[in-house]
Amino acid sequence: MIKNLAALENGTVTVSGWVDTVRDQKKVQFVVLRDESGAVQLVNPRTTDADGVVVADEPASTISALSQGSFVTVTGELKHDERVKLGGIEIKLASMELVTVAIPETPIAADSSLDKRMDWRFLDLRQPKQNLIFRIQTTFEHALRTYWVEHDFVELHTPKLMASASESRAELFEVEYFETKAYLAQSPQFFKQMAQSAGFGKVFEVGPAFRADPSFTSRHATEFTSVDAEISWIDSHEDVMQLHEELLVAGFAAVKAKHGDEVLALFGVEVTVPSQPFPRIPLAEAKEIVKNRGYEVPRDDDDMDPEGERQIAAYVAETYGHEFVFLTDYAASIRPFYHMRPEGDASVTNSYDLIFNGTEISTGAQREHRIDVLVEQAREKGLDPEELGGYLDFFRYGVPTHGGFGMGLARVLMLMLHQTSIREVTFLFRGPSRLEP
Ligand code: AMO
Repeated sequence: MIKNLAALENGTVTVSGWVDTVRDQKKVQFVVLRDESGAVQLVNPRTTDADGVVVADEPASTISALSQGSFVTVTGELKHDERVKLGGIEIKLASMELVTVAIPETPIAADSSLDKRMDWRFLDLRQPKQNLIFRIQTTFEHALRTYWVEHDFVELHTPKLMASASESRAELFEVEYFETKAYLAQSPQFFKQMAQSAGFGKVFEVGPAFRADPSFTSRHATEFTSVDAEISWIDSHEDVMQLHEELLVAGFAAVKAKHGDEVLALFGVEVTVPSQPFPRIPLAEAKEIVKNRGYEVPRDDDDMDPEGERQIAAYVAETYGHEFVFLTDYAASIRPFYHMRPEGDASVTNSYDLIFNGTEISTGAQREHRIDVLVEQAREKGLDPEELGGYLDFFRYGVPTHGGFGMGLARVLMLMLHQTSIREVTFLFRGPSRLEP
């Protein structure tokens, strides 16, 4: 790997990579070679004959014909030289093998539209900045997984083909399934709750979720990676929020430790490990705060709209110096039937949304575990308990109190790296008009 060269002593090395730029001068040729780890300068002083005329020898001829993006393997003498701007090292070429030739006309450039870049995602991803995103994602996920394993969680792989909806019926993908219909899972919600009834105690899943959401916003995809956790024996959603915080602290600390310098260099962003506890504000209070700042969430909206989220985040940043805020106690009218409602107030739920840098990244809640209340809440939402058949059975044979959350992985990365769209941080984005590549 190119990044390992800097640690080697002067001597013969062999390295492979993509041709980034070629400066084919009369007396000397320079090539910048790149791989996923970095870039290095190759130099090839040209041979001249007795009359001082340049000789068309190797690797000079191969270099002269190189197109950007071609993949080569080179051997040469590594030399440390502080004067070389690119990393203070240079390789004086002895030989070059052209492994694969790239078509000279690259279909995308630095100023291409996001859509065009997505058409040519594999080329787009060759940029070190793009590459870093997915190494950060790996580190983040690994840190979460380490936390889960150390805290005795069980990993689930729940089915993505389902017989019924798992969230709102409105955003459901229906697929033909032999003689019948199936639906793509919108969330592992029912199965992670089933695991509580099965006695697993604490579970997690990182997997695909599907939403037939026709919107073209910067934060919606029709397929996304959902990070889910569910735990038993909780007293309230407060326990879920504490778990959520600890996971994010672990994830952000790992990213900062491993990639903090690169993120600052390539994205100009300082990764901040959030302090605990994250601020918590009941939704009704948050709306008042936002109103006092001059923005009124539409009256008929029980939810917080995107501008409201930005406003409350600005308030939290100013007041608490925090990038995260839990908005709690959402109205029952906009929450699913399975959210528990506090004793004596059926109008709200033991639930929260987690806002990071002004955008929702997560929804969590304590679940209703009492079958009679659950059935009643389902009916109230216009759901036929018959349709929920198997799900309701989880609650008929003894189930602990429990709760959990679902978090969009791409949203976390987008906001962590101050990107404007989840398309930038999704390996292969899926939206209403994108099924390829
Ligand atoms: P919810 O529907 O709020 O809750 O989804 C949880 C989180 O998933 C992400 N998300 C999306 N990301 C990209 N594109 C989408 N179309 C999309 N939809 C949702 C968001 C969101 O906050 N079962 C509950 C979670 C739970 O209570 O455990 C659920 O799915 O980051």
